[in-house]
Amino acid sequence: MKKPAFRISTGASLLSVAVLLVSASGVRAAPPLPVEQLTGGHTVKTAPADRIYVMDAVFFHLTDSRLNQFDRSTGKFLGMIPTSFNGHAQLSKDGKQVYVATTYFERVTRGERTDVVEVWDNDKLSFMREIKIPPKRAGALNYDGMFRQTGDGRFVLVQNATPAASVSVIDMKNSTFVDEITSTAGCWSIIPLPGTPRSFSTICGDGALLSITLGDDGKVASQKRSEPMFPVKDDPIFITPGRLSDGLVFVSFYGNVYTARLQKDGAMKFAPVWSLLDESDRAKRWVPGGYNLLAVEPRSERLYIFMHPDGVEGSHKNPAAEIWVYDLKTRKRVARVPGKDALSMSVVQGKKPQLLTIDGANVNIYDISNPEPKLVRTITGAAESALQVMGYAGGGNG
Ligand code: PNZ
Repeated sequence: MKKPAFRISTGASLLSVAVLLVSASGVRAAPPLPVEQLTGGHTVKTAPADRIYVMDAVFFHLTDSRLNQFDRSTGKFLGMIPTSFNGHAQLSKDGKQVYVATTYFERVTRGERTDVVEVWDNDKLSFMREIKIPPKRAGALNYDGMFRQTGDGRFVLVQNATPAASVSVIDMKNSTFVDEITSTAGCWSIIPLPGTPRSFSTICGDGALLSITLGDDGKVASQKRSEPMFPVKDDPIFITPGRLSDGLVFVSFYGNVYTARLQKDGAMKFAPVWSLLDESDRAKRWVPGGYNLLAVEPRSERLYIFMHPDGVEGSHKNPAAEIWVYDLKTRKRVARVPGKDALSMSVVQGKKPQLLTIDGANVNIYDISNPEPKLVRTITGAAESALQVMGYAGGGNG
């Protein structure tokens, strides 16, 4: 028997070994194939808007988080961006770049801490540059409000917690850290205000919204604190907002809906509070639950929210038994569909709006052109343990 030569020259791939083995068994050897060319990153041909982005915290080994990307119409895995320790990610307004907020410790799990905002090329999935920020970013799960950007995309905003709460402002045009806003002490989560280039709100410990407008230099130009919007002890709200074209919708642990509309003078006007629940819902103790647990499709003004029955104190992060849909104009429930144990969602705007949900691992994609969400695709194993799934809607993902 002719023995194959197992000496592998530099650059030979495993494939060559396979070819040699085949020839050893007497089958005619295939012509040698070219060794894979490394190009310094993938080239993803699917347009940014046609992808789904899954921020995988890989909760059981958080030092290794990554942003997984999938083709929205086939569910095919396209590639990933490494986001290091408990990374947070968002797209630039034009979708061409991915911004990552993350933390590096000198020795991975110890040593000097460096926090950065990184810019990644969203087509090559390759690193472009980084901006050092104060090593104070919140060690939080991937709630949307931990890492946002202004409506015009000029400034990126990072929620800090030392545990004193502050907000870092990063200028993405000049690639510089601008400022740490400390007037947000006692307030939590960054909510860019719809229809504004440079304003965001944050939810304060007394139930008020603090709204801040940045100037061209990224520094605080003005700020306004509202009257308390909700009674903090009696009816705490989820920090996840639904975004209207001119305002925000919040829901409390007990299923009450708080609507804040932004006035021309920058003030917030609160609509009367209403409840998602009717008497029979209350009898079965239906309550909202999850992480990024609700979303509004602003064109239809429909609210999507994860709900579960038999709610108790502490069940506010339970998975969804159902997704309930409300028409915010009539304040009526217009649909309810199985929740598939989802924990987070987001809405992708556009001509054919979609609802994306994730249960930690699996993504469900729903067509939401009609009041009742229609499941169109499931991507199984989209993450190890992820609490954030995103699309891209031409900069509308504030
Ligand atoms: C998941 C990750 C972390 C936590 C809950 C759920 N409470 C932390 N998950 O499903 O990926």
